[in-house]
Amino acid sequence: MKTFFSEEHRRHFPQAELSGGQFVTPYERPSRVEYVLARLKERGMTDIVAPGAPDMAAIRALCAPDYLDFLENAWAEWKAEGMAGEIIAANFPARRMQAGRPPRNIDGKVGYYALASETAMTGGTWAAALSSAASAQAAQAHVAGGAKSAFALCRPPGHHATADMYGGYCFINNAALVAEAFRRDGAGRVAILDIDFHHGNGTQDIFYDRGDIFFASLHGAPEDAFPYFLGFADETGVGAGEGTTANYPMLPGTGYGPWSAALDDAIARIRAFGAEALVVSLGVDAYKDDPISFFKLDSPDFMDAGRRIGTLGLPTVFCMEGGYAIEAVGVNAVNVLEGYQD
Ligand code: SP5
Ligand code: ZN
Repeated sequence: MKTFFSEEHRRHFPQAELSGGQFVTPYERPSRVEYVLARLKERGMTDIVAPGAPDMAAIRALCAPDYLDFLENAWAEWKAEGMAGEIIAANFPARRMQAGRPPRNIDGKVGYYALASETAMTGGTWAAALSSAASAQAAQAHVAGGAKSAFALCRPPGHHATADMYGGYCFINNAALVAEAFRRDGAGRVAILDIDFHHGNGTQDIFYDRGDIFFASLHGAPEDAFPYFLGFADETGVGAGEGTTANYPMLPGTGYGPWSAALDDAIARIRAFGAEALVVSLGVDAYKDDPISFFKLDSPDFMDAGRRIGTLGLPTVFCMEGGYAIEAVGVNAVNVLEGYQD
């Protein structure tokens, strides 16, 4: 399996994440991908290439124009306003406030376009987010060109980003770009399987009313886990998309038994849907030692999960999402890929 990866990810490395009332070094840090690259090489998966320039037309088709303008210019506006630190959202349009009017002031704009305040932005964030999207797009082009599968080693991740909001360490929804590209290239129906510990709220939101794209997510129950306000089992889609969203929220302490049962159900739903291509949002934060998650998967479980995903027999793009037990991220992510290939 070929890997698509851009060194430009390094341009996104904020110093700060707001966590538990303190600023900590972000869990989502550049060294995460070093462990994935090292493990790929260790396992002989040395076909690793840089993507070309991002397909901006496809990104513009996915995202709101004002949101992309914001991402591109936020740092300059933040600095022009005299802000000393990194961009952190502090003000949100909460219940019964005007959630549809972007403020002129950058501090207000940041809150308008953010869905959480843990994620800081800096001067390099836009370039890094574009390079991550470019990796996803290149992986999809490789599979559309006839390869059975490809791995987009995306950083920053994407599944929390909606068409017009960032947060949860995500800015552009890479998996959504891949799904739309598969549709454009001729797949009638596409499925997205999100196995990151956190609910893929952004991906769900983007495709909630779509009958041609199935979204399934296995995640920590929203009552207990970020993003808290989406990912309930009774969210099943709307309009033409009724029945094309499947959420599997699970409780703290969930191990591979119930998790893999949910995976099997999601796989059966994807098969019944008649998907012609598959996108896997490959987060490995369901791992037992992940510092911000509460599932109990062990490293071999990820290989078995990959094997089960492979039974679908679909052209597949894996997009890297979360995983913060840094030294284990490489083994766990590559285990999924190896299990899939078996
Ligand atoms: C892509 C992805 O996995 N995003 C995850 C975003 C999680 N954001 C909230 C993190 C909450 C961390 N809580 C810290 C608890 C430390 N013990
Ligand atoms: Zn996650």
